[in-house]
Amino acid sequence: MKKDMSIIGVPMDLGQNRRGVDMGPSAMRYAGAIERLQRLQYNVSDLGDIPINRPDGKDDKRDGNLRNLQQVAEGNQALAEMVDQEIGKNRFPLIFGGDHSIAIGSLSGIAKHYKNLGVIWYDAHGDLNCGETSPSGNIHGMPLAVSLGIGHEKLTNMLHYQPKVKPENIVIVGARSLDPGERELIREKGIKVYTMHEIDRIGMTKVMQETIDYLQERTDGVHLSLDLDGLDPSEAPGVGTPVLGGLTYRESHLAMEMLAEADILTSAEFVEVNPILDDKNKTATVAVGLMGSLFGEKLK
Ligand code: EXY
Ligand code: MN
Ligand code: MN
Ligand code: MN
Repeated sequence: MKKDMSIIGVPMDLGQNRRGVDMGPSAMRYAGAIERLQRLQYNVSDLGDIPINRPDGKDDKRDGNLRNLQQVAEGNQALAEMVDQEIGKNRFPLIFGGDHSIAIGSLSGIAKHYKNLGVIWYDAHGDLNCGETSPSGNIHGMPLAVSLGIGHEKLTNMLHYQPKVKPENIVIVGARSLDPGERELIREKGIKVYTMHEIDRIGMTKVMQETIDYLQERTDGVHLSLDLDGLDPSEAPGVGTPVLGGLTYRESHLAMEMLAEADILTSAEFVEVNPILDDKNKTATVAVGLMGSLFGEKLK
């Protein structure tokens, strides 16, 4: 893992309709993220937060069932440019969300530096909707589809190239809430998914070993997109779209430790922390605990 790390906060709450997730970056900083990474000998530069423009109050789904498309696209554009620039300086980008729509910008900035970027999507959801299939119009349910080049051109063509990721380079871990259109896309594209059913059957050790082996043999970089709602709401309650029956804190720690040991990650993001819906910053504290493992605490 690179020792020079850039933290980028993205106070984005416009990809869904519950306010408060814009405070996710502060909540993770408050929970000690920067100090924790510095203790692990990273040379951390906290670049602060990307400015997010507020919506203009007009019909927010006027663009083909996409809520706040304009502002979500603008914020992601700024994020994409910053991520691109930091990777260009040979620094590891670690992004703090914000709702999951910010993965559109991170993947746009990251993927141009790799021929075959791998993505681990740690999430209760597939985030594989587009305007036509989305039951909500919320862009945070769409970023993985966007990375495949599916969706509104303002999003798919960010930084003027697409697709960002190939379907065979994606592994979804923790899925337990998939819409019909998402299931169809998973089948059609042959995306590798470990649902909670498979995780319960074969265990997290095997799931992560298979994920690591699979990505190691076909990719030249791996991005971890960790949505805190992948964890069970009993342990990570501060999220906007909780789904029962999720991954435990211990399973998640193990997953992070295995990723640290394998040393395959080239970028990461932690998203959907909503301190307004949380219990005494528990979810941000969980996120920071997972960062500790992911960035090598147990290896020291
Ligand atoms: N699949 C639902 C939708 O598209 O509206 C819920 C999406 C939630 C997305 C969260 C953050 O991962
Ligand atoms: Mn998500
Ligand atoms: Mn989710
Ligand atoms: Mn579409």
